[in-house]
Amino acid sequence: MKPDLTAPRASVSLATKAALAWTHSARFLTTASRLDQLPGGELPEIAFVGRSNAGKSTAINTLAQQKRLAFASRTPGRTQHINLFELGPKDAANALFADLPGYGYAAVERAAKLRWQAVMADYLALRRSLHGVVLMIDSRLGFTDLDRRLLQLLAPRLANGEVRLLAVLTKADKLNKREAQAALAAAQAVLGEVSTDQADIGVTLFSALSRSGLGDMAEAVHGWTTPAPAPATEAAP
Ligand SMILES: Nc1nc2c(ncn2[C@@H]2O[C@H](COP(=O)(O)OP(=O)(O)OP(=O)(O)O)[C@@H](O)[C@H]2O)c(=O)[nH]1
Ligand SMILES: [Mg+2]
Repeated sequence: MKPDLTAPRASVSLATKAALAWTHSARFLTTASRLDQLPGGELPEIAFVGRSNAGKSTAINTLAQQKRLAFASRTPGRTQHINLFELGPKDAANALFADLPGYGYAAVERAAKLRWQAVMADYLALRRSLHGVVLMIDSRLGFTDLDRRLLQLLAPRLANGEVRLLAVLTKADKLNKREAQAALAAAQAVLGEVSTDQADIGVTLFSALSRSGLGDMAEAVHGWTTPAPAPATEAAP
């Protein structure tokens, strides 16, 4: 029998469900204001980075399905430390999320700004357990100079496949369909500049309000830390 292509697809796939169940397990681990305060360990770490106010903390809360796991705020520059969250079974954590301080907030004193840029640069270049980066971009603003600088910092580790990247265009609920498509195309063009054969780079629209893009984001980060299942042996029709 031919498959019925008109049948509605299940709204949430099994892979999405498994990924969301995993992100739901996120719990606070520790906070650090310097790199040498971060735990050593081998657990794969996924960093959430982006301009201040881009929606990093909100996205982590949405993934975790917890209102105030990562503090989210109307006041830009709120996250001043690296906050780490643990994921997976309680007695056998299998990954970490790192909520990094946002950059580009104008009112931060210059010295503090430079200090944080240095911490950020070191983190992205040197953190050995860094497995993937979720780069949050306000979909209405697109990539700014600082976002492009961050991409350049990351480019060597993207190029050799050591670190994966997902650009998340946040606050998609504020765009109409045409604007959303334009934001996506613009982001793809920027990402194309750092893309190589070995690089694992994706992009998705996301809204914490409507939860659109949530499944895609969860699946991407889950896939980074979970070995792919063996390929299906079923013969193609
Ligand atoms: N409409 C809308 N607002 C959002 C969305 N995500 C975040 N916001 C709002 O944007 C503001 C900033 O969000 P945060 O999650 O605190 O941003 P952040 O990137 O963690 O900011 P810093 O900690 O300063 O780096 C808050 O007022 C959020 O409610 C979204 O998907 N849609
Ligand atoms: Mg924050």
